[in-house]
Amino acid sequence: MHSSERSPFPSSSSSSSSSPSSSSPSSPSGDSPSLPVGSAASPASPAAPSGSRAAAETESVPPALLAYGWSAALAEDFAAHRAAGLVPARLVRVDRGSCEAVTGDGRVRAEFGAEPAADPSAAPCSGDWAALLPGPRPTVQALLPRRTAIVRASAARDSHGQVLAANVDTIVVAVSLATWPDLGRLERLLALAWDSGATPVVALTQADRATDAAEAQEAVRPAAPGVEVLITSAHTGEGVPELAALLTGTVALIGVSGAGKSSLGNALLGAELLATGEVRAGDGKGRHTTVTRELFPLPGGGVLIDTPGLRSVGLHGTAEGVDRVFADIEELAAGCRFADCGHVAEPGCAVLAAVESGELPLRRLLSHRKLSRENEWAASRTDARLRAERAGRLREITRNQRAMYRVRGRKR
Ligand SMILES: Nc1nc2c(ncn2[C@@H]2O[C@H](COP(=O)(O)OP(=O)(O)OP(=O)(O)O)[C@@H](O)[C@H]2O)c(=O)[nH]1
Ligand SMILES: [Mg+2]
Repeated sequence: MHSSERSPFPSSSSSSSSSPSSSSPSSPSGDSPSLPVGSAASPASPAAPSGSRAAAETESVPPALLAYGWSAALAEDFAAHRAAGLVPARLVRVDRGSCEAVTGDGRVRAEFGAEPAADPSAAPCSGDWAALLPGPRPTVQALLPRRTAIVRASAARDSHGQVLAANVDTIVVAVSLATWPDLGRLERLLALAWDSGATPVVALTQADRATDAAEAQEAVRPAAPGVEVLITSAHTGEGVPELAALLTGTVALIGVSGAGKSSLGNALLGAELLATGEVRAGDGKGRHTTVTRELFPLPGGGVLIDTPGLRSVGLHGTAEGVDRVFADIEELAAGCRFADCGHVAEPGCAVLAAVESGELPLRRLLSHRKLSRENEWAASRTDARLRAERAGRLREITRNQRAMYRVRGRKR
């Protein structure tokens, strides 16, 4: 965010706007530890004592943490950890078994104080706020509740999600104009972005390579209702200040490999801090140059997370993300004769009528169906896992009770 009038990070009240219920982070390695992590609704850390917000606000905060987005709301979440002698830190990069973290005293390498997690989404990831045990071997003891998290279905296609970045405020979905934009893929990325709780922006990249950037922008707009769609070029600088003015807080760049995320990131950072790579000559696909997710402070305030190119984007969210991407269909659906209309062949279906009249592209209706089905499937997998976990816990309780009664029986 380069606009001088606005604060680089949302105020404490707005920063806690969203609560991705299933969210927690992960590293793709799957061997990251599980740390106590709270949800925004029910923080794992004990409730802060009353008046702690006032105390937190008056407390002097090191500029290093402020630059990474420390807020009064986070200070409140952290109060119990502070009482335990821990210090706050933001995880700027997560590696196998350790991470880079920014603390009030600067950047440190920290280890994790827990065993590897069975659920990869319970593991620390870039963007997490953590409670760190300071000392010669700093250790991450707990994660603060996440405000937002970008979660996709795990590559293993099990019922767990994989968190790409935590506590993100703005997501820049990068789509290259070197070829005609794939609208279905964009809708998928936007559903992922909305589900995270952050606000998406579409950056049409590499405009200097486009045949007709304005025509592509017009084609993209209906696939991104309620989302700003900007034409940009990292090479000529077109649209970069306009994009920078829309960014706020923690900004993540997402998109396929070769979309030009890192090049755009460098343009926003004002320095060549991120590695970029040529695309393949044959099919124009990227070579997965970026392999880590790392936070960099933006010159005008806020921080930027570049991410590796997404090979697959399985949805793992609620229906909310899909509903927002297809807000036009949701609006049309209000005019259907049946409240539970599936928009397949029902009489009085306003959505099918809109397809018939040409108001709604059939492609969009089919894309909506596909993403909705995928989300429902992911939700049913999660439900099945939760049921299995509950059944497991019940078996354990029953076993313990039987053992207890046996002991009591012997005593009688
Ligand atoms: N002409 C032109 N080329 C660009 C622009 N942005 C990026 N490129 C080129 O596109 C290729 C891929 O750019 P990257 O920034 O590495 O793409 P990426 O999305 O970060 O790719 P991964 O890290 O693999 O996910 C590089 O050769 C860049 O020089 C642009 O605005 N104009
Ligand atoms: Mg890159």
